[in-house]
Amino acid sequence: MKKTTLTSPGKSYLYLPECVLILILLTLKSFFFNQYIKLGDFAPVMTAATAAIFTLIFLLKKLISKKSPANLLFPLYIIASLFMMIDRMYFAYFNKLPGILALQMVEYLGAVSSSVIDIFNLGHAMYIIDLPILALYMLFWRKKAAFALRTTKFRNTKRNPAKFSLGAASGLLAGCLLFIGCHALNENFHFSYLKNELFTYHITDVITVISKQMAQNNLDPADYIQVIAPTDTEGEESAPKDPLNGIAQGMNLVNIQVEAMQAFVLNRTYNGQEITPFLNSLLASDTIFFDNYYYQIGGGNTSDAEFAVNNSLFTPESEAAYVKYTTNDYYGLPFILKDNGYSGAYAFHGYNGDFWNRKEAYVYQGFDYYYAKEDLAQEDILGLGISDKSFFTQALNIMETYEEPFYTFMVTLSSHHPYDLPESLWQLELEPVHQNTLYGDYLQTMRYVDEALRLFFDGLKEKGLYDNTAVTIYGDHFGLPNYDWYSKYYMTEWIGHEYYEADMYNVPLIVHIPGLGEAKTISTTGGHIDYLPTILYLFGYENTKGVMFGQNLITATSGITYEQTHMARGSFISDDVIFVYPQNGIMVNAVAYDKKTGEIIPATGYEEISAAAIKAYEDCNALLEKNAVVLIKFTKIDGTRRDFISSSGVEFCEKI
Ligand code: GP9
Ligand code: MN
Repeated sequence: MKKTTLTSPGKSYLYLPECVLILILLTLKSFFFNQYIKLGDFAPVMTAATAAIFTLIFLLKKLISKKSPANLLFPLYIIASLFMMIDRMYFAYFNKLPGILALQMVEYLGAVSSSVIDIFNLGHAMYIIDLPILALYMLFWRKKAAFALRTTKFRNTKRNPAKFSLGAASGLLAGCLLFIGCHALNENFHFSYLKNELFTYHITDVITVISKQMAQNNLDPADYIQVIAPTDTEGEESAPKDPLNGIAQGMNLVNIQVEAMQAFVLNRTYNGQEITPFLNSLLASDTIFFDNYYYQIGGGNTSDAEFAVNNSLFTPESEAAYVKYTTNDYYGLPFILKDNGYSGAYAFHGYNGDFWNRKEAYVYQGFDYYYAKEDLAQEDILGLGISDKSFFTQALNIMETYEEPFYTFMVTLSSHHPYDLPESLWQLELEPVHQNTLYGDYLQTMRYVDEALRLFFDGLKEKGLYDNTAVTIYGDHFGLPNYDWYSKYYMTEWIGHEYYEADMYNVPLIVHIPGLGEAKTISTTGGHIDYLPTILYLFGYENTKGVMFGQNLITATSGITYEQTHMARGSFISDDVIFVYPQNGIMVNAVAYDKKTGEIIPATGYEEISAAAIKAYEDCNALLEKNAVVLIKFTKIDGTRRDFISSSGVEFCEKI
């Protein structure tokens, strides 16, 4: 019989205290992790599943190779710890676990590092806090500890260490399986819960992505074409023309996407102070306010809101449309307006031009020029980039040189998470308890944005542009997540009802048309993808070339928005109901709310709508995948300049 040497601990021996310690740490971390990702009562069983998989890998290694699996145990634990920390951080912001596709968006996280740092807290640190000590132990101290360990009674048996660890691991595996089995008897437990276990989740995610990419689709884009028909058809008897149809025809369009602006800030006071006094005054005249409007984004956050709004298309779930489908053919608002005689489409944003791949993507979106941070004077920097006040002032100076009518698309920045507005700019008097909280900082920032917008409108008037310019203002996504405990608490206290999904997803859409002559509120449910058909109706232009997934909210008698990202795909918001499809995919965890009362109602009977919601996203993404959202083909006239000519012969993008 081969004599075992006791000199090298890593190779021949796996010491019992080491195994026990690793397992205890893994179990603890896994339990807290499962609690955090809202597995609730099933956190212990999911923890047992993680321990079972961990042990199984250990056993398989032991069976395959004669070497001790101790070498595998430590790295596996380190990997599991890192995964738990990253997953938890992602969950804190997106309310779901990250998929492999989200990895492609990692480069955009660095740029918003203040947000990442702000999210990082002790809860996340606990997953990695022991790793440096463990690494030191592995590299330097294990050899020394070996002597002590092998002389204690904790050392696995001297005679046959292989058998000992095999037996211990098998016993543990059996125990875990028994525990899972006992839970299976619980009528609320379903085996598909196990899909949310750490290892299983990431492995099935990779398999799903690969299989989806391999799947073929046979969609015909023509099935999705929606034409906003002109109402004054010649020679036909028709209903009297709706005065709103074409009311803004020939006017300039300034479309302002406001970072993280939610609807609750409008027409609301904090201790008697208005958060958005200017916007509130705007709502009072010449304005259509869509108060049931909801964001629809994917892995591209801000940039996806832009994409959905300008194109009336759904974005991918985990990647940014501007990154994944950069060079596709599009026929969104910039193209349509230019086909209707607009002199150009111009985009403005106060952050680095290539962030979210905008610099490249905007060309294909139909913008003739993009003014990014590097193209503007950087004299007033706030947070990530140029302050909204400086941004608006500079944009106005450029805008006044354009031949009218023009389309200007502006993406603001100062209200980016974590809302670190310098104290000198605070205008609200906050109660001490709200100071330096995400909630308080958000309100201060929104107050600043409102002031910047006032400045912009003053500028439009000064430059003589106001009367001939329709201005639309909307929010790109939430500012305060309802899954952040403090934000939820303060918001609930402030708005007087539980701060829930309907509040969090609700962003305003304000359409200000000088000369409109009325202040109107439209409460039909809509979302980002409904912007384009609605605007085309107000401007009286048609889109006969591009697929649109949204609807015109002015004439629609009912509305619905399909959601993804912070609520899982399959969720929707209708005029009456909010249906939250569970992020963990277990239908019994679905929640439905009565939209009028905010009360929870039975989440049954919505399967069909929920399936339609998933299908709409999948159909749109499949069309994008096939580069088939446009029914005409653009012709490249110069590959290097990436210019296009439309079917009508109008040259686009010559300035880029
Ligand atoms: C920067 C800004 C990022 O360009 O658009 O916003 P985010 O997507 O992080 O909300
Ligand atoms: Mn944003």
